[in-house]
Amino acid sequence: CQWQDGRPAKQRLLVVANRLPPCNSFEGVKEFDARWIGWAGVNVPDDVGQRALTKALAEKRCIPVFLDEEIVHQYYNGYCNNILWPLFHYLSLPQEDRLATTRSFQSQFDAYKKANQMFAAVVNQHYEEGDVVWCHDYHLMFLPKCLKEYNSEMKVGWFLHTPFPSSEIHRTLPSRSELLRSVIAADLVGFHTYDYARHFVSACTRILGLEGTPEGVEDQGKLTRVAAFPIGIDSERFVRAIDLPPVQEHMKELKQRFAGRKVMLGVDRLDMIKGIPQKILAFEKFLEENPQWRDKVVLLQIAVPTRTDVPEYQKLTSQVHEIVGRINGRFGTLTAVPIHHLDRSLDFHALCALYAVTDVALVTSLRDGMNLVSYEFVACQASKKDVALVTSLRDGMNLVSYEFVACQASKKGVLILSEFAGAAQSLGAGAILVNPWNITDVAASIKYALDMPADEREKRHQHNFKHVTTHTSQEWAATFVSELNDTIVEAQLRTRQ
Ligand code: ADQ
Repeated sequence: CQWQDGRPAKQRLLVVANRLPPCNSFEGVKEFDARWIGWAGVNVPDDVGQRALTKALAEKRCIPVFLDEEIVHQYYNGYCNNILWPLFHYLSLPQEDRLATTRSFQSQFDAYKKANQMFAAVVNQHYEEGDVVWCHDYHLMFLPKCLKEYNSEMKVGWFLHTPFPSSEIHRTLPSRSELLRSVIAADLVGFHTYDYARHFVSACTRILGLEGTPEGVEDQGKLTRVAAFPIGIDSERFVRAIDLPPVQEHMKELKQRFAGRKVMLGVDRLDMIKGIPQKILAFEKFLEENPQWRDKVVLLQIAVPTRTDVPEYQKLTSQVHEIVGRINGRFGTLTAVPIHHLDRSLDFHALCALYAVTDVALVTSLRDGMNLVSYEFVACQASKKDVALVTSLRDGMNLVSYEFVACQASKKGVLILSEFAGAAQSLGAGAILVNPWNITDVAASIKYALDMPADEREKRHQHNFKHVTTHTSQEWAATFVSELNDTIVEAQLRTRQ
């Protein structure tokens, strides 16, 4: 342990991700002396521009990796988003795209490796002995190997934010072995859920012929630790936000606007994996089967557009607009429509207010590594007094708290959650789990959620709230880094024996 100003110095951490965060978002790694390395998201071809941007970002402790347009096209749009993203979410491409991808596969994989080598060079340039290097996501699966080639002593961890699919899916990837071998060059490999970790170990045993152990994967005596580290959110930030004047103001407006109607909410990036068309079709089925609810409920679907230049995503946007238009035409009146669909992102205060006034949140991802929207919704359902309640419940029996539960009960919103989101494993006991492909099942769950008695809502909420406020992003980062440090100490002990 090193010391600084009379205190143990914070551990230096290099976080490497495809993109630099849009603003300083170090909430999860406040405990560390962290720097963020990633692509700046813009093409800066000349040295002068690159130096200026590097200097400006240094103040935010961000270090840019410069990638030219062709590399970005082949590596990011091609290999990452056209090949790995759908594959890891069990989505198949349309036949034409599949053939085109098959043809361009090798050049895209070459660009992927080249881009990862460029990230590695920047990491190596900023690395200091003792640093922990934490690589993130499917964009950087080739990075652990490149880093270990620079310096085999580097402490390298890699974490996947998406699902890792069944080994039978992974084995269809032409570069399946090379990718797995690169990842297991890391000391610690992490996933959101135990199932993803298990799929990864199976891929290594079945495709690479390695030995799976309870700790991870072993290759000629070298152990790569593989484990689940479910991510969380900075729950305090959301819980506190509810009492802020701008949030209260938004809440007041929303309550007035939708007075007399139950509010249902969907917040997603407009991506195939989020199951937005399926969600809206399920809501239509619910309205069809429950005419008594037609003028008493509204669905607010907030969808941030992503990858707007990709035809497949443009098609998804038009499809969603078409379905929403049809349903509003069918069930709307002169004064109200059942669905409000917004193609945009909301600022933090507006988002918290929406979460807080929501009666039923609908998260119907077809596949999702974790899904943080479900966590954010749960955090925003608590008023300040509820937080005091949880603390006092931890202290033991407290009658005042129980009375408080009784009078607050009816306010808690219900979470309907896809069983294919990683969050189903952590919030499953409090949420209503659904198969998003089965719109009859989702429609029935909407009805069940809207009719749910107050005490059941309260019980479900308390279960999830406890999870969301104890498994936070800070705890997630601290656990991963501490496990990585331990893994390295154990490996050193093993080699000495
Ligand atoms: P995402 O696919 O982006 O993340 P998610 O975990 O739900 O999915 O996070 C989305 C974030 O964007 C949330 O913080 C949410 O508030 C915000 N957001 C979404 N729509 C918004 C809108 N309309 N306006 C404002 N903000 C919006 C990937 C994986 C997930 C995994 C995370 C973290 O796909 O499965 O949970 O990484 O590991």
